[in-house]
Amino acid sequence: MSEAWWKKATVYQIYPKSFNDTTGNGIGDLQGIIQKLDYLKKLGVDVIWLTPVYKSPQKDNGYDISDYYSIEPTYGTMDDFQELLDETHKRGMKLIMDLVINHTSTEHEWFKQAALSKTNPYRNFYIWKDPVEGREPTNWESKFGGTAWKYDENTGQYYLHLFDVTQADLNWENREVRENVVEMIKFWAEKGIDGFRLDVINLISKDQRFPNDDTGDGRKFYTDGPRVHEYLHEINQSAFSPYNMMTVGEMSSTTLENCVLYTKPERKELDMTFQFHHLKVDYPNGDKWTKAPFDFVELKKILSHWQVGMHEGEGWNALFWCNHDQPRVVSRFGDDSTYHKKSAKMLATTIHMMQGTPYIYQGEELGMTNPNFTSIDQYRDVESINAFEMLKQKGKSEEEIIAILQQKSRDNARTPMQWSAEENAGFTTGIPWIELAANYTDINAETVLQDPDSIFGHYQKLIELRKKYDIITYGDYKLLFAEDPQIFAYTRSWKGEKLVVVNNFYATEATVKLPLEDNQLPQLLVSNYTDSPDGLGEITLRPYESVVYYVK
Ligand code: TEU
Repeated sequence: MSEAWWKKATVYQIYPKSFNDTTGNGIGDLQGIIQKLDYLKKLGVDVIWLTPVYKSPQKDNGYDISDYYSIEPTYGTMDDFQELLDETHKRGMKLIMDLVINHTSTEHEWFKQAALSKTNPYRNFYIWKDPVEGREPTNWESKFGGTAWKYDENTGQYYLHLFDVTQADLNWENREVRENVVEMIKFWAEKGIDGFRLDVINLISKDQRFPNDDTGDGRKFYTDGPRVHEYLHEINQSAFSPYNMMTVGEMSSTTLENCVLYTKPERKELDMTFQFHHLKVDYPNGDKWTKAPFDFVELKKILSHWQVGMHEGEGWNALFWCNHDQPRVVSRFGDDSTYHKKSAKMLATTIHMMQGTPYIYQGEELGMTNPNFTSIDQYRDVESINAFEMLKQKGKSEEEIIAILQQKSRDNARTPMQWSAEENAGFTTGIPWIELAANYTDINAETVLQDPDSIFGHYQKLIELRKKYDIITYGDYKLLFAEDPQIFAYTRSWKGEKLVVVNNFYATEATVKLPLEDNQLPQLLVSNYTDSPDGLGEITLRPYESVVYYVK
């Protein structure tokens, strides 16, 4: 069995723009992160993942990089970055960066050159196609709405952008692109960073026939594409393995089969993958832009499918509920009012007791909620603003659209970190780039650190348990009561030990009987009520109650 260190690690994701501002310009910065390292150490996380801090016009908050070799000036300097890295290491934590190599900003020098003429040496760094019958080369759609092709008047061709029009897809078929990427990875590795999260990495290999998609949006022609495994193996061998980097790939609309291939150690591609199928259980018929309740039974099935499948295939899951693209989980699958604390803890336990490496997104440890913005003027995200226009064209009223955005917008995760009850939650002394959630006066780091029964304390405990009990890392997984409409329960088994994890996802009581032998005495490891049941016989779980028993 491989003993990779990251199998017992917990990762904390920082969205620098919204983390902590030390200059008063309303935007978080690297010095702000340095100030909070002790807070993260206290939480007990092992690794910090920084979303992109490279130079960028910020059309997509840094996922549009114009220079891979410099730090975005609003965040600080390369010296600040080095200081952050050193200070992180001093505290025994690691730092991984975001690697955005499916596309660059159209302000990147490569693209500026490429756009000059069809014969420019950089032309082939991107994907250019002639018009077909005076129109886009294919009917592929951008993930942010509309066509994925942009016509360039100057040279009479279209370029591909699977995301924003300012995010041009790189042409991975071009060896020079791959060589440049490897060189850039080495530059950061030499600085001493510990790994990378790879943005939409399963989209880098496009079907070179560039066909029209008669039944969809084009996804099937570039998702887990023909040469993606080859490319990842190549980067692994030339850059990740030599520097012993930890890698986690973000996989858009992927499959279990592919994620096994991406992460099976002997294939030497990546260490682990994020998949998103469990976060589409509130997209009826695959449509994100609808206000809808979530399908609980489906949620259990999907997570269980990935637990069992990755275990059997010897792959490795990144475990998460939240990131900067997803609504806050306590608002989404929990209860952000009456049972705020209880449901936030229950959700944490549900995901942290699974097999994989857990990721905590900034503020999740406080139980931060969706902000419920009431006007489109409060939204900042390009995807939300595009969706607003698109839904308006479809005839929806502004009121209906705001209700959808309140549930679905990526900005739900991007409101400033709530440090204290002071003005702007202590995030900035200036005007924050995006408004705060109004509840920061109650939900903030200062308050939780004084509360012996806090959500933060619960996360601390889960992180410690992972370190202490090998079964959490290695045990196999079995879903219990699959069709139960309110209980998410599973067992983990390993070397004669057993964990039984039982979570009530609703505000009404539920009774279950644990699958224990007569002579087995369950020991309660963690729960979210002070007087949880002992686990013997039938147990009744109160609203959002969550219990973990250890049996030997
Ligand atoms: O996200 C990729 C992605 O496909 C989604 O999570 C995306 O936000 C969703 O499909 C929209 O409905 C990554 C980054 O995490 C995201 O912030 C970037 O905008 C995107 O790639 C482009 O770099």
